[in-house]
Amino acid sequence: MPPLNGLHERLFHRHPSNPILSAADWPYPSNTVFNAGATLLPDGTTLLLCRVEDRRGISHLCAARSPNGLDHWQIDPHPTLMPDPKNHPEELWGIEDPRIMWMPELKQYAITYTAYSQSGPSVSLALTKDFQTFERRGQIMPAENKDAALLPRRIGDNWALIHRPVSSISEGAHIWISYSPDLRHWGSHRVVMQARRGAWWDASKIGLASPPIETDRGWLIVYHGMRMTPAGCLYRLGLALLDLKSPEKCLSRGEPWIFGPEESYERDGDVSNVVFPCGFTVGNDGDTIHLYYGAADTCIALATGSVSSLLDWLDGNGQPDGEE
Ligand code: BMA
Repeated sequence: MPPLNGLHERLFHRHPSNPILSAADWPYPSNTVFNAGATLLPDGTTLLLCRVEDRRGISHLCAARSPNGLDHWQIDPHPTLMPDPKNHPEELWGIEDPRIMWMPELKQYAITYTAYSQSGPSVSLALTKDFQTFERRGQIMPAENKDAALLPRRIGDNWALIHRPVSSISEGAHIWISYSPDLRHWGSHRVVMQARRGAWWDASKIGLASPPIETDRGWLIVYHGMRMTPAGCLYRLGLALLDLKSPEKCLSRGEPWIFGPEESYERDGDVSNVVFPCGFTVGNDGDTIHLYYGAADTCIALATGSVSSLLDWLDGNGQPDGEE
């Protein structure tokens, strides 16, 4: 296949050892390992909370820890967080695609993940201090909804959740934000960004990829855009900047996509042509970003970029968000 990047600037560089984790590394039988949440623990260890799909098709979450975020992974010998359909019927068909956010006020990590059942995908929340015991808060957004992450601090008096509901009436699926005084009762729902239309790369569905990154200029978000093609869904990544004080305002949204399936491990797998990040870590310099992404719903890969370069790129390639 000819190279796909052409003359475009490369904002994220794939690690030569990609994919960095797959089912072959797992200490127990699994079908695929992908779409991992990520965080740096206080001692500098990188923790990935990986989506592991078993041979029934049901997913659970499993923690993998590495001193350098690249190799020497210590993988929990058993699933770290299993679906719990007895207490949480919305998890009957599994739990998927976690996003992790350290919440300084709560002194805990918040994990937002997709709970899947006959009612459709919905958003659930669990809190943890150590990724060993979890306080399950249950469903916080009803079906159909997914791709959710909390902002790490309150906006004014309220917590803010970015999420992606699906409506059978509106064309496309859009990114929304909702606010809550207590992480339980949610309101002030607003659309943040709409899927584009027609030929655009992000014309069918968009959703938050990894959690928002706080910068001086705003909340930087990497989002995925899905386009339906005659050969199936094609998932690529775009960039946008949300207002720091009013994150429902999209200040700038990149027009071209910045990262898409190119390598064989992204092109071929259980679901081909998918790059799907759910987490990142930032290096000691405060600028290097390590993006962890699921590739083709089969394995986990790593790509590295720079927050300042992403912001510079948005200056040249972004527009205030609006109807195309
Ligand atoms: C989305 C989610 C992801 C998955 C992607 C491609 O809707 O379900 O978990 O990686 O589709 O299959």
